[in-house]
Amino acid sequence: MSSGTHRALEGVPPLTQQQVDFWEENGFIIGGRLFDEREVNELREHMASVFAGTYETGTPPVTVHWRPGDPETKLRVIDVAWPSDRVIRRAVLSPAVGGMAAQLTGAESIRIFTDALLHKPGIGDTATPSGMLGWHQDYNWWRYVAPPDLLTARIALDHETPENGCMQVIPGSHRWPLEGRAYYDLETDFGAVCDSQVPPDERIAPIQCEVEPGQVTWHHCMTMHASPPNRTNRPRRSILVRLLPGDMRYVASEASPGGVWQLLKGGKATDGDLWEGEYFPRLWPVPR
Ligand SMILES: O=C(O)CCC(=O)C(=O)O
Repeated sequence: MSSGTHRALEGVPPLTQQQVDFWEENGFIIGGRLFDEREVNELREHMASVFAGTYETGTPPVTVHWRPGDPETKLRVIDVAWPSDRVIRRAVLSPAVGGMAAQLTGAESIRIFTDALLHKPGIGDTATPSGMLGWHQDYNWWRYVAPPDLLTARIALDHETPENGCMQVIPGSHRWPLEGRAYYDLETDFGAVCDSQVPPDERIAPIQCEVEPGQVTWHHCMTMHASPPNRTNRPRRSILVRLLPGDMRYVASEASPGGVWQLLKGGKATDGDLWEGEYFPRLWPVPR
């Protein structure tokens, strides 16, 4: 890590060297509690408003995958919600999140890539599972950003346990090649992922990321992760903050024509562009 990054981290609760070493080795960390009970309650309320279609700033989110009236058992996701709500914006663009991302990546600066509101409904013992996220590497969808050094901070707004489908990660999988296949069925394909990547005598058990409300987990964009259905009768809510080092560039290809970058740049991104602009504010160093 550069000394510049160390200097800039003043004022942010630092991760320990042990956490940074763990990150480098495993491609994820279960971080500490960054948001207290009052902040978590406020975030839950504001997330509910955005899902209900009420946008505090008057700006709608960029992609809405669930609207009132859609099935209650469907996974609720809204992408790029921070421009719509001041409380969500404050959490997503917080200096603590940016500073920690700088510490983990060693980058001089950190920008927001996208955020997502995630509400995984409790489906109890419904026979047909829904609301799960099968095994995947996020970079599969982000290949137009280079190099593959993005990372995600997940702000938990509920207790997350195996019962309500907490995230699972395969430690060390950030060093695996990109699978090229978007989703694996959680129940049937987990073995297949390991079979294709890891010799039988080195099989790795997934880690269950159990956390409390307000706690933040981090995962690398190449880390294989998933979350099963929420088998309780209560929702499991979280905010995903996807971040990138400020020196990352746009690299379009036929396989990966530009996704959210082109969308948020009004179709004007060209190869080699630095990732910047009104939808990608810098979190770190904190803008003055
Ligand atoms: O929050 C979860 O359970 C999964 C998050 C996830 O799949 C992601 O960040 O890509």
